[in-house]
Amino acid sequence: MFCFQCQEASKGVGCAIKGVCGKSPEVSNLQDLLLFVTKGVAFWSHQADLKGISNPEAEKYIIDSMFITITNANFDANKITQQIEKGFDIQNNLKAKTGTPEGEVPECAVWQTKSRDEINAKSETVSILNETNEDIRSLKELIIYGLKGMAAYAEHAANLGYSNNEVNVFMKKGLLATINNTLGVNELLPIVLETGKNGIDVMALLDKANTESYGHPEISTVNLGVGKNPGILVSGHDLKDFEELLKQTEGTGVDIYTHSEMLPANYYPAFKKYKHFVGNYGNAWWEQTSEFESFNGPVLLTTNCLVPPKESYKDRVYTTGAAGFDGCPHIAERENGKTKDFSAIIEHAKKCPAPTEIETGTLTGGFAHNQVAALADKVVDAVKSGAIKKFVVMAGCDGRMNSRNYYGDFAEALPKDSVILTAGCAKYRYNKLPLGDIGGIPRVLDAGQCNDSYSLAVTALKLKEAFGLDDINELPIVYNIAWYEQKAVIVLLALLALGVKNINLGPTLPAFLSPNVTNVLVEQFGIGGISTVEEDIERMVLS
Ligand code: SF4
Ligand code: SF3
Repeated sequence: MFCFQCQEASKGVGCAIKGVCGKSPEVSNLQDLLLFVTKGVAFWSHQADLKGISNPEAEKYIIDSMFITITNANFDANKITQQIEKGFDIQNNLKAKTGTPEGEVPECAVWQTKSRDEINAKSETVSILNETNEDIRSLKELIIYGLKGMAAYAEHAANLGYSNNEVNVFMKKGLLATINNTLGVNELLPIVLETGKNGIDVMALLDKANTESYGHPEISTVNLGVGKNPGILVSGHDLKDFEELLKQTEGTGVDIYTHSEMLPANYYPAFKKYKHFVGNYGNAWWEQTSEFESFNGPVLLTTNCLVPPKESYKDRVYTTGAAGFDGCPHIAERENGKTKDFSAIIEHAKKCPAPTEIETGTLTGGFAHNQVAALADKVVDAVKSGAIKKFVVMAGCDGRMNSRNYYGDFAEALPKDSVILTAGCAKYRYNKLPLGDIGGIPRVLDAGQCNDSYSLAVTALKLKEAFGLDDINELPIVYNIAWYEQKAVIVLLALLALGVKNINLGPTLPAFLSPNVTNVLVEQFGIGGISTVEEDIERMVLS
């Protein structure tokens, strides 16, 4: 195996023996093969597009498969193998409709087998490292990781009945670019930027899907304590799953809590009305190993980030959608327009004790673009009067490395006339600190999930307009972004496509960026890393 797609890649280089995330070599190799087969599906789907043959099944397959390979989503070798086999069927169906195309057909679009032994053997031969030019590999993987993030957001939107054909078509273009050996650095770089542009579009699509379905997030006080009933803890990012579970648990005596990236569900009007939706339990994903334990009841993982569960609570971990873990019950997909059936997890919850309290009190969130727009006059006045001197975007991911203490320390050390704009699970490093407010505007404005970084971009564009500026980079906004998995990659590429310069990225720069590609990003976009809290506050905020 070789994998370097996330920030925790072993030794800052890549995981070659076992994933730091817990991914086995077998699963890692099968994920490589799933990507290989998915590129083959993209090839045939593109052929179908050229002939005007609609192929929504292939487009859905591409999204599902990319999402399955995202960090901490799916550890289930059997499920991944089934998905590979499904890819063969989809390729065959498309081939039958399109006929043999002119020109060369790539290996990923022809290789198939009915033998699982051959699947496993093949999976060991399709490594990322087959691309020997490190700059080309770096750019191709940057595109792939951006596409994985894009796929995740496209899937959530699709679950709510929203799709964007241009995004679907671009995903194929991006995948096909990675199997095109004639493309050099100069051809791949524009595709990286195009990935970012489509990233903006997919986040806008998901924003529309979420807000049209559940209302605009609004300022909300979220309970951190627990009730007396047994509960189900919901993690991940999928709001459709959350809604269906809320409906199915109403009146059953089972309460609902959010964990990690599901916290922003507490900000949506459509969910707040449910009395048995108690609040948020715990912190960012990596703390699940103790928090799932003390929750006492079953946990539903709607997406990443799943840590391989301990035996002590493994029987209480349910997965659904792209998430999966060998031996954990998986809640099946919706069929024929019906809802998912959560009865198994609900019955399980009824037999469990109520959660053990690990904290009390509340936190405040819900500052997505619509809510911030409602406060715009106040915000603009505060900037004009000098009460707010800087906005610091600290969106992104959290992770388990000690080096991430930097982000809590940085938030605490910021001057009191600065406001943090955040989204994603990075916020757990500082969203419970008593950072106060500026004239009633909280110093931490949480827009929501990582995809709600879109809201931060909309807020920045509105401020640019309010101040009559020509360039988004003239605003008093600095970016200190924490990344972990591939959704943060698409968020980063989206910000670059919007023209945002001088983004600081940490706690370490991606292992998949070669020195030359890093240089390009430094020269063209001013991307940089982080150093110490003191130096960075001086450099980013005070100077
Ligand atoms: Fe390693 Fe990250 Fe890949 Fe897991 S996802 S194998 S931790 S690089
Ligand atoms: Fe977090 Fe996984 Fe990325 Fe959605 S839940 S931000 S790490």
